[in-house]
Amino acid sequence: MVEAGAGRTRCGYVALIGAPNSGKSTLLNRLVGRKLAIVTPKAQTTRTRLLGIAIEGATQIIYVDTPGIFAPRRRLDRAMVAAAWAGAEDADETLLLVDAPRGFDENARRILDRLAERGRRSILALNKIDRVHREKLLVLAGELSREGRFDPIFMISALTGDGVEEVKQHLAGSLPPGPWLFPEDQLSDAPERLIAAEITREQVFLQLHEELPYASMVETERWQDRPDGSVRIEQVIYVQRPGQRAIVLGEGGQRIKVIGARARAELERTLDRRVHLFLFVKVREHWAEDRERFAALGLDYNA
Ligand SMILES: Nc1nc2c(ncn2[C@@H]2O[C@H](COP(=O)(O)OP(=O)(O)OP(=O)(O)O)[C@@H](O)[C@H]2O)c(=O)[nH]1
Ligand SMILES: [Mg+2]
Repeated sequence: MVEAGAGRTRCGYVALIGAPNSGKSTLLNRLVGRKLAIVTPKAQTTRTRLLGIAIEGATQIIYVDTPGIFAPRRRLDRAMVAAAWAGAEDADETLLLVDAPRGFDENARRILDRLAERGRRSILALNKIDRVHREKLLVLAGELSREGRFDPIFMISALTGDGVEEVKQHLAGSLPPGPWLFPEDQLSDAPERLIAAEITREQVFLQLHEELPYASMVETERWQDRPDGSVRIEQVIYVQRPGQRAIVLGEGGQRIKVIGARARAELERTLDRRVHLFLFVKVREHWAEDRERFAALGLDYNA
């Protein structure tokens, strides 16, 4: 056991950045060993920064999951991308994830150019190696290594955990000496109410399609601890049009029922207690232009 604050400890922030869908949240969960961030097959799942805190030997590593970086159009998109860059700029190290099967695409290029502009080096992780042929992987690694901005380069699968231990070991040795910034048993900075809203949003992303996931947001409105140890949670799913509300509800309320049942099961796993979940679907046409909603997400309205 190493005493926090003792001369031998190290501590620092590591921002996980990359194009949407490159696997940042999957990697965060894997690095921390617990599901903190939601993960879906759809791009732009993550909307805000989220800390995942882990201890590796004498080092406290504070991982920062960030929204994917892409060319933003909507106000919400701009705020998401700004949050990602703020995460990168505040961190001691940045770890750029590249989706290896997809290769070095336009989004990855944009990120690399901006890192270069700021004179920043980055750790590179070629992710999803479980889905790419070795020759293709080596060509991609060669191409990216010639950019001269990455050191070191890892090849990983956030999904299977392949190669992830090496990343941890590298970070444990390279973050700056200093006292730990968080209590030893703290895993994240996210309040439970926010994690609970994210778990429901994960189901919205998994079970609804086309524009609906992007037109929706979830807020926890009430949280009531019950004497029997269970918790009663009321959440609102905001959508932008009455037609969208009808789709979220589904015929005879079937779809909201499934969303609620799956979110509740996941909440019980995460919170490790019985959960009574009540979901309401409200139309708020301009939620994505609404200052209050941005504040709830911790996003900069004027980004
Ligand atoms: N096969 C494979 N799939 C992966 C791997 N890592 C992530 N995925 C999948 O890729 C998809 C996107 O993963 P996320 O972790 O949500 O990606 P993200 O970078 O956080 O995405 P955004 O939050 O939208 O920017 C999910 O379906 C994951 O299961 C991997 O190593 N191998
Ligand atoms: Mg994510």
